[in-house]
Amino acid sequence: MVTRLVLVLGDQLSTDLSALRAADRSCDVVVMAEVADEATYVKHHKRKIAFIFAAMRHFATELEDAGWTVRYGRYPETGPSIVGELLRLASETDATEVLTTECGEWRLRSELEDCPIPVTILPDDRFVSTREEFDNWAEGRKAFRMEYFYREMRRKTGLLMDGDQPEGGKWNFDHENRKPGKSDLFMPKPHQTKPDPVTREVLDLVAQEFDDHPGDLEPFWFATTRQGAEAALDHFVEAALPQFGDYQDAMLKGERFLYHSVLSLYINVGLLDPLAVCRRAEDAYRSGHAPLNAVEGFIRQIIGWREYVRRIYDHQGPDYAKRNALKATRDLPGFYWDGQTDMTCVSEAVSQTLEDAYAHHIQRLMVTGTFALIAGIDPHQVHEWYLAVYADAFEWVEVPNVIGMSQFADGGLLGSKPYAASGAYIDRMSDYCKTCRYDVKQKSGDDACPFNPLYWDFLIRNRTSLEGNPRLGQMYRSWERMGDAKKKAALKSAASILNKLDSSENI
Ligand code: FAD
Ligand code: DLZ
Ligand code: SF4
Repeated sequence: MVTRLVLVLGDQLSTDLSALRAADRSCDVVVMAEVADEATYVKHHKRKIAFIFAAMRHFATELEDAGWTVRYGRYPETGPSIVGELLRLASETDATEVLTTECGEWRLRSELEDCPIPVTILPDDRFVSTREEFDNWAEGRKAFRMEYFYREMRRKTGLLMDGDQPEGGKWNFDHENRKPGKSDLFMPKPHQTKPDPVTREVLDLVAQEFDDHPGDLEPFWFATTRQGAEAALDHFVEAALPQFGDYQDAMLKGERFLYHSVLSLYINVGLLDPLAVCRRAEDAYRSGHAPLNAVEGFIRQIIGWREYVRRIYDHQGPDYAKRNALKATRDLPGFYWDGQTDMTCVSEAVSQTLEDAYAHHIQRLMVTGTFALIAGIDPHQVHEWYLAVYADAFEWVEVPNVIGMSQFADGGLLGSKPYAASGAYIDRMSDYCKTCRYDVKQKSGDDACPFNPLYWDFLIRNRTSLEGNPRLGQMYRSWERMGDAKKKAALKSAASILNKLDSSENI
């Protein structure tokens, strides 16, 4: 029998991975490797590296227990690259062929395609949709909208369907999901796992080898095994799902998780299956444990947004990450790396990100994302920041969310309007403004919330690109109605903030 190498990457930790299904455990050799290139091509958060290495080590044991031969390379004994490891092991085992599942990043895809030994790349079918389905759906459309794609996914999976109609008569219950947070609510914390000896060993390794990477390593509470991830899912369904919908967009100081699931990292590395997660949520609705607005909202994030961004990433190709439709060139402010800003909202979102490698969707979109957008930060730098700091960040999911949804750098392919906003949105959805050094009600001047003047400056700066957008017409009309003195004051305040950013002064 000819031996093949079966490459399993750090975000392919699923026992039913297409490459494993196609391989023969009696003669093929599974290759897994902790390598410098993957751990350092952006400066990943320490906790993200620890999570991935520990989950990889546990998965290798799971495969060995199931009868596979696994050659596992531990950092720093490995060479720098995945392809280098494949070549080394090919010469040791006499393997002449590699089998793998398509990876979630163009960079690594092209390295594998250029590998001197033949690599068979199988589709990653851990998604509900296929590439071909999306391509057919996308053909002839100028812009893509998630909502219509999502309906196709509901029909395909049968999730929350009543025959051929959506459960409850509507596809989307989002209008019920916009309650601001109240600090007297009971907020369940996500499931916390105590590191076992395997994870502990990885934590020591990361502390020693990746000390110059951002973020706190401890306390480390992520699960690193399939059973641990399943316990986190059980806990979410039991304790948080019923209120997931109501408070999905809320933000509260010191409450970093609210009713969010904190499951993306487990789903993205393959410890949880996205469809199985959705079926669990649907069962919670059918058994009366969770209301429809919560369950529909949760399922939409997974078979809607998650599927949609994966397909946009594949459909748009490697250049999507480089797009910069609004030609934004400012450097990412230093406070994205240390949280040292007087803006309470940004400081809260960044600090918790550095602590936990986690922030929930509205913090990512409407705080750090909106600030970068209206301050005109180079989207590529914004993209590299998001890719580095979140435990769930892999290019296929991060790039469409950042370049498309958050920074409008794709010119409106993914979303119909930029997520630009003044401080009023954050004030409505959070309690951050109450303790902020800035005044959210002031539109200009030294004490004005920076989001207020920057919002107008953004619209004026990008007038040529954005004025024709029907969803922004109202805002341009409001600007025209504003008195000259107010306009001048807002633009002057914005210029002063931008000057401070350019000279690395704190704001
Ligand atoms: P919940 O709020 O509990 O949502 C449930 C699940 O839905 C998530 O676990 C996730 O699997 C899925 N989901 C929700 N929204 C999205 C979305 N927009 N795209 C894809 N899946 C989604 N998500 C990542 O997984 N990796 C990223 O690198 C990433 N970067 C982002 C960057 C920006 C600027 C924005 C605005 C969003 C980003 N997201 C990313 C999407 C979303 O913010 C996270 O999936 C979510 O915050 C993860 O936390 P959770 O598991 O508690 O999610
Ligand atoms: C993110 C990551 C890190 C930090 N380290 C490794 C690693 O050492 N070995 C590995 O196989 N995968 C790692 N990964 C995940 C890969 O970067 C990921 O598979 C690609 O980006 C494709 O999504
Ligand atoms: Fe953020 Fe402005 Fe509110 Fe301060 S006042 S927390 S900067 S929105």
